[in-house]
Amino acid sequence: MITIYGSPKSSAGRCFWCLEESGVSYETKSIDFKAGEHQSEAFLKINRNGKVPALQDGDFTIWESLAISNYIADTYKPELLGVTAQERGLVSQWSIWSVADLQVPMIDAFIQLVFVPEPHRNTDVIAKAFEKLPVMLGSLDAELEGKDFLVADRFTLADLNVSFVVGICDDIKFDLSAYSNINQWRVRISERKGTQRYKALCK
Ligand SMILES: N[C@@H](CCC(=O)N[C@@H](CS)C(=O)NCC(=O)O)C(=O)O
Repeated sequence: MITIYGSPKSSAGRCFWCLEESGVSYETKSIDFKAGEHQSEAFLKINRNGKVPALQDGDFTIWESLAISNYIADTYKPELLGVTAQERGLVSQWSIWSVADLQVPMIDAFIQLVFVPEPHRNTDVIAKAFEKLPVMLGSLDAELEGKDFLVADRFTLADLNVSFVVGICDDIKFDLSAYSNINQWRVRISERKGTQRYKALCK
């Protein structure tokens, strides 16, 4: 049995989505941060860093959301990783870009706009984050010109991972109306059964 630790509404979301796309059955264990469960002896045996997501598949344990999704895809739905070395390279390229570059200003803005009460918000942090996003979103929009999906014209983990991060724009109310290719790609992705099953978990 697969057990995923974390909530679909956190960075674990990309793993829940990948599980839904893979069609594999799993159980969920949420971790109560307020109660310090992430630092409990039992959980530190699963992830010594005390962070979610983490996943157990039988005797095997893995943490770090991109690595977890890669493992799920590799084991249960390998085509999500791409079917040639070049496709797998590009899926990896976009997935790493989504967390190493795109996600950084998104999370800076998210922390301020979602977690910090309005009177205490750092408006400089928000402004800097919003300044950085157009270059990256412009580059993504240009990449999607004339394409249905990022790699091989087929839905892969590149689309899942990048659109998962682009979705933060909804939370931080970053206007995406100038990016028509991104918007059409997001609609295409939203029509997938796996996406809809994942979204239902977040309600
Ligand atoms: N790079 C990690 C980030 C994991 C992470 O920071 N998880 C947060 C929840 S979204 C957490 O567990 N925080 C607890 C803590 O930092 O003590 C991943 O993508 O898996």
